[in-house]
Amino acid sequence: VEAQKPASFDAVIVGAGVAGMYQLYRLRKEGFKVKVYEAGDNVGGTWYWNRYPGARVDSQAYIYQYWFSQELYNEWNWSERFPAQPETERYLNFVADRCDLRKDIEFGTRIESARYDEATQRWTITTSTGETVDARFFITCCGMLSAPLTSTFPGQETFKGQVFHTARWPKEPIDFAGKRVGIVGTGATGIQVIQTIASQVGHLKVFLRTPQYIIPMHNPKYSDADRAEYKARFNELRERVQHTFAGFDYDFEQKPYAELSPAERRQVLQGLWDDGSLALWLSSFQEMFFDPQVNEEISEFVREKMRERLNNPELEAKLIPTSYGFGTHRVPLETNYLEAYLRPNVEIVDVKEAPIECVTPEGVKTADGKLHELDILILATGFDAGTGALTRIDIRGRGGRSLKDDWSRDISTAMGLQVHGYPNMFTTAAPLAPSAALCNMTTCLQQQVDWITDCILYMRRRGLSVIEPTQQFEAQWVAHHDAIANATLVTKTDSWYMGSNVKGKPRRLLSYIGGVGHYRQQCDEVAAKEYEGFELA
Ligand code: NA7
Repeated sequence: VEAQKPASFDAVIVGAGVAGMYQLYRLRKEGFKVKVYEAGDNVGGTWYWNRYPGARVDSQAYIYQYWFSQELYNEWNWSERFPAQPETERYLNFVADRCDLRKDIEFGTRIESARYDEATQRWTITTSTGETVDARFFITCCGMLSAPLTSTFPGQETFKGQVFHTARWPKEPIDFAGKRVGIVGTGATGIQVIQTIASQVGHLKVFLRTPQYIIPMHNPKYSDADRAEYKARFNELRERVQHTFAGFDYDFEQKPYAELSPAERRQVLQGLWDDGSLALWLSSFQEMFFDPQVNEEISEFVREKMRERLNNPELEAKLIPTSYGFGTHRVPLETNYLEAYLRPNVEIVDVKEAPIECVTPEGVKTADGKLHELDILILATGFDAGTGALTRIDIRGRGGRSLKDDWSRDISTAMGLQVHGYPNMFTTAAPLAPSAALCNMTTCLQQQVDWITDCILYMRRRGLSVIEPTQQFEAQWVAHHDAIANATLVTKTDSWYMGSNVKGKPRRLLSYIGGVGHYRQQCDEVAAKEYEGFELA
């Protein structure tokens, strides 16, 4: 019996989140034969997986959207400025329905391997259901934060209670009433969980290693008038977010910090603080990222705000950061997060002093020999960001080279859009492009998808079948990326931004920090020069 020929596509896309859905939409509209594989059983990506209590977007809803259709933009009504996960997930489902995307998405299916064949100049892709397909282009839309660090501690499997990683939260509600709950992690995720469940649990132990600077979220409900107002600004907003530093509709102060008096500086900071968004971080003073003195002054402004709320020296010592500067890693928005620690049922376990050693059937054991007995253990321990989603797939480029091996030595890409040695593989939310760390993801992802689509259209027009960045161009990009990154304080601080949360991961700022607008300009220039720096055949 002759073996059945594998199904053949112009492009196979990994992931049906914000990027994958839009990539499917764009390529299909241009007449390409496209298939999306999605591990989850529905669309949404980040907003499908992260259904933990309190999950909420930190970008203003009216710019956390698709811009390809004003009709869609007008049809969808956000309920508030920073909607919770269920609403964001509903929005993405609404888009999938309205654009009839599902018919080309296979759910519940993971891509396990992708191998480039130099003879045919095509990718052979194998899925978790045992299917093998073949495609000209292999496009990864896996998201930057989608490979969760779920096995954090030895002995987790022996725990008699329930263990949940926040990014693998079950769909059924968890009953916290009367339960002894422990949570590890006080990043943007842990903070949202803690402030949400503190009042629901019997007792909450927060295993705290690194405290966070925070900004209180101002989250008003939208009225019809508010919605009409932002909808009327569709064209202006769409244009604006493409050119700012972080893909939001706000941008850095124009006046240099040094030129303002202390009172004027304070006025600017207070105004941005009161806005209750990420503006204090991503649109205050650019110098904050470069100048230790400016950074310290802004850090102190935030610490003062935190002290006012805690008004408790013991808690202040534990919850207010001093070992690193404000904004050198992700600043979470919060609502009554600090106040959660004022509750009698919430307790801090300092795991900087006595690290967690293991999980036992009863709970968590720390280095001081204490056993913290628990019914539920929540791991808000983060992700193998940027690289993890791709290195968990066996990706093989020219000559059988492995992306996992390549990136275990050095993390390198050409503008975060392609990797030398992997022809016809395009990446979104990959290292060295502006990404979750420092941008409004929907802005960045749409730009990357548009660039990829335009490139594929260019190739079709010219009858070209292969594209790959030159080693030299990639090295230039890495050098440019590093030059900007290394001038900032971000690279002097440990966090997932630098890959330091994953043992053995090569250290490099994962997100491009030269600005979303500046990045776009460079991408557009490369395209205008007929993909200068890329080899086309
Ligand atoms: P993050 O920001 O990587 O936070 C992970 C947290 O887990 C952080 O507080 C870590 O402390 C803590 N952690 C991890 N391992 C341990 C161990 N072994 N012991 C104690 N504490 C530990 O992940 P998030 O999910 O909160 O956020 C990721 C991004 O999603 C966020 O930045 C937004 O862009 C959306 P540490 O700081 O390493 O001391």
